[in-house]
This record gives sequence, C-alpha cells and structure tokens, in this order.
Amino acid sequence: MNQIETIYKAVVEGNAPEAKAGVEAALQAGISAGEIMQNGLIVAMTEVGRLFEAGEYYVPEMLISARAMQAGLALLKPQLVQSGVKAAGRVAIGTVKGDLHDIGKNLVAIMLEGAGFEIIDLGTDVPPERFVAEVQSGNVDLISLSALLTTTMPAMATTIQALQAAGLRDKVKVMVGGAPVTEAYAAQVGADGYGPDASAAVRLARNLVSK
Ligand code: B12
Repeated sequence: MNQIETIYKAVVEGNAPEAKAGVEAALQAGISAGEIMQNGLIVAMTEVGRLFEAGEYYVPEMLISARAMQAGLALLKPQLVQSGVKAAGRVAIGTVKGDLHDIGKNLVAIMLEGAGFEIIDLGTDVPPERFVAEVQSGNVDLISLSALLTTTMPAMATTIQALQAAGLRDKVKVMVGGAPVTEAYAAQVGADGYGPDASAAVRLARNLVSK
C-alpha cells in the first residue's frame, strides 16, 4: 500500500493516529500537501459520505472518520497556506439563535473544510446580527445555518430578513439544514438551498459558490 492509500484507509476506518502518521510519512516522502489533501483526505471523506448515504455508515462512524480527517488536515494546514492551494470559498457557519445543538453543524463544517472551503465557525446560538456583520466584512461567499429545534427554525427566516434589511442579501448565498428543516421550509424562508446531511451540504456549497 502506498502512502496515499494508507491515509485513505485510515480516514475511511476512522483511525486518527494512523491518519496522522500517514500524513507525516507522506510529507516526509516529499508528496505535496495539495495531493495529500485531494487524493488522500478528500477522496476518503467522499467515500465516507457515500457509505453514509448508502446506509452502511451511521453518524458515529462519520464523526470518527471526520476526526481522523481533521487530525491529518491539521498537519497539512501550514503547508496548504504556503503552497497557495486556492480555497473553494469562504463559509460563515453557525447554529441559529436560541439553539445549542452543534454536532451536525460541526460535521458540516468538517466536511466543508475537507472539501477545501475556508470555515468561519460562529458557534451556536448565533444572533442574526452576527451573520450580518460577517457578510459586511466582505469576505463571505456562503452562510450555513443549522437548527435542530422546531422553536428555533424561525431564526433562519429572521437571519435572512436581517440580511435583506441590511441590503446584503444579494452579496451572499444562504444554505440551511438540521433535522427538522425541509426543502419546502428552505424555500419558504428564502434560502438558496437545503441539504439533509453533511455530504449533501458539500455538494450544495460547491454548487452555490460556483453560481
Ligand atoms: C444531542 C442532542 C441534544 C444535546 C446537544 C449537544 C450538542 N453539543 O449538540 C443537548 C443535550 C444539549 C440537547 C438539548 C436540547 N434538546 Co436536543 N437533541 C439531541 C439529539 C439527541 C441529537 C442531535 C444530533 O446531534 N444529531 C446528530 C447530528 C449529526 O445530526 P443533525 O444535527 O441533524 O445534523 C445533520 C443534518 O441535519 C445536516 N445538517 C445540520 N445542519 C446543517 C446545515 C446545513 C446548511 C446543511 C445543508 C445540512 C445540515 O447535516 C448533519 C450531518 O449529517 C436530538 C434528537 C435527534 N434525533 O435529532 C435531540 C433533539 C433535537 N433535542 C430536542 C430538544 C427538545 C432539546 C431541548 C429543548 C431539551 C430540553 N428540554 O432542554 C434542549 C434544547 C437546548 C437548546 N436551546 O438548544 C428535540 C427537538 C424537538 C423539536 N422538534 O423541536 C430532539 C429532536 C429530541 C426529541 N426527539 O425530542 N439536545
């Protein structure tokens, strides 16, 4: 097995120490950070997403793989910045006001990061003004909103309205998700897209940012 295959296997199997050791060995062997990220980590997370969608992996496996990927990615970050691998886009991500659930939001952030997006993680219980301020900074291509409670879903609408009121709605794409959120709800609140899980979030983000 070559070094890239070792990294791929470690991430798919959720073995963080092996993923880390594999990345270290690959870097030492002179393989570029971009190649390790693309052909090792990202391809592996794409496979994890596929296994999840096929019902072969569940959330715990996906989380463990995501952690292994993050362990490898942490070692690559300095090199990726140095070698100037272009970010796929910049995403401000958060769980909406009043909502403290962050496991799904973190998974979406990790998968987006693995796909090459730069992440500004605003955390949980994020008020609309905070998202508005991020967009005002002029550095955000996409906003990713999560809500896990039926009582906090309306904060998605409030956030989009706040962007509209600030005259910023056409400057940024907005995607929404979380267990109680649906495609129909996303359309109702004026979001640009909805995804049912973290791998759908990656596809959606790529799609929205390329528009
Ligand atoms: C863990 C959990 C908690 C933990 C959260 C810990 C943490 N750090 O997140 C704690 C214990 C704190 C908690 C608290 C509460 N919880 Co709770 N919680 C859950 C539980 C069991 C799991 C949620 C979870 O993490 N799922 C796993 C992740 C991976 O899934 P996910 O978040 O849906 O994310 C995936 C997708 O939705 C999607 N996605 C997510 N965000 C986005 C964004 C975009 C843009 C896209 C495209 C996709 C996307 O991708 C993710 C990965 O595939 C759910 C039950 C459930 N089955 O959902 C209840 C649940 C959400 N909780 C519930 C409730 C009622 C509460 C409390 C009000 C309980 C209470 N009385 O205090 C509080 C509210 C606190 C608050 N203000 O937020 C209810 C909500 C009911 C409702 N319909 O509103 C649920 C459904 C349980 C139930 N069946 O009653 N909870």
